[in-house]
Amino acid sequence: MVKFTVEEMRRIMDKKNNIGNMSVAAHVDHGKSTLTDSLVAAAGIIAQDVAGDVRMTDTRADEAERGITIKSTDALLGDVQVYPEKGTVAFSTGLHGWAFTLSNFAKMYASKFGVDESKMMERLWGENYFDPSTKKWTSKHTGSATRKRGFVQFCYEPIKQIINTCMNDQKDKLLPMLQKLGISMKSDEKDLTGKALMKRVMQNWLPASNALLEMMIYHLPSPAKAQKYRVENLYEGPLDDIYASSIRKCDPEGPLMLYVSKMIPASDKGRFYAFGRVFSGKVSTGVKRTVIWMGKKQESVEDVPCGNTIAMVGLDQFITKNAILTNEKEVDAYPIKAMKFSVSPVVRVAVQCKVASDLPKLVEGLKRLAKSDPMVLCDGISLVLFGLGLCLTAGPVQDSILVLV
Ligand SMILES: Nc1nc2c(ncn2[C@@H]2O[C@H](COP(=O)(O)OP(=O)(O)OP(=O)(O)O)[C@@H](O)[C@H]2O)c(=O)[nH]1
Ligand SMILES: [Mg+2]
Repeated sequence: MVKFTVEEMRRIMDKKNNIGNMSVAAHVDHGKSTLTDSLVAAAGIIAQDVAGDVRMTDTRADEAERGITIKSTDALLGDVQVYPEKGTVAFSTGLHGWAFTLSNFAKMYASKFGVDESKMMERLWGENYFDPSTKKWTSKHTGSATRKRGFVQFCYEPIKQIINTCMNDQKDKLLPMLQKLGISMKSDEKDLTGKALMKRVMQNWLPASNALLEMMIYHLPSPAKAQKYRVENLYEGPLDDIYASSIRKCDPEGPLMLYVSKMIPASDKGRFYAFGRVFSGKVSTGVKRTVIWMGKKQESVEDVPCGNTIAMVGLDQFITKNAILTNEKEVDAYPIKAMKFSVSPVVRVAVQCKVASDLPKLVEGLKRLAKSDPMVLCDGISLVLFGLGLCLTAGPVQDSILVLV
């Protein structure tokens, strides 16, 4: 059951200080879609017990069949340095749907060691050892040769112990351990055995969605915060005009500034949603329909304020790939800078019409492909060179395709 209504979604879109627009970025086939399932399940869009198997964001039939994502679903927004001891790294198995940040364990141990949570987090990473004889932390490996780093002793080993106890079906030992950790299990869950038991116990103890949401809530800057410093990279015009000021303030009452980053094929054949983000002002349903994406479904909304992503129906004939939208009267607005991609195509596929008279259809199809992906290029000159043969070059590393027509 989806845990929120469209009206609730729309209401929270006004809270520009609480919005977190996030991307999932990783090498091809490294578990992005699987991990994303945990968040989709936490929102109630898919059931918890199938998260990781569904790969809900793989919406296309070819993606589901091949088990790879062909289209990316977002873009990557700053400082890329991360620190486990500050809670900006989560350790996870996306496939089993569990994850933790050091703050999970720091919360558990802070009172035991009589320190605050942030101090405890520092001790749980790097060269920090607990000496049980003196009950003191040291940064040197002293005493017993078997002494382990804080992370190993206080995070890794308890997890390993729980996993081993589940895998060996030692329920008499497991249930008191779970009780001590405050992990509740429904009665049918207690009947599980082996891997299924381990998966459920770990999901109940350290749900991946909690770790991810915690990182987003505490560490991901909201549009209200990020647009203050991002404006200079976002806007091509003078940084003191009304458009720059409104982007900087993420002002819903300011002029509309909307960047369309991609065209997403709609279920009606040949049509596209224009997907983008509102950086200033509000976009509202007028001639065109504005929709928000809720899992696989699109829901119409009256308007969407800045700080949020949006899709629009009915603009596809005017937009090829990217666009900057503003109101008709904002004639002096400069564009938002186009996204840059540093991609080298690595896969090349040659396609050819079986029936020469189908060439216009193929060209039309390629134009649609080019429209739906910011990376696709259609080169008219090559059409002359290749004659009926068309060459597709794909760079799966970046979920992108270059087409030479
Ligand atoms: N062992 C292990 N396998 C995983 C984990 N997460 C995902 N997988 C498996 O890795 C494979 C790829 O997972 P996907 O979620 O499709 O990866 P992706 O990054 O979305 O792939 P593309 O979108 O195609 O780039 C699948 O077979 C998953 O079951 C994990 O945490 N551990
Ligand atoms: Mg994927």
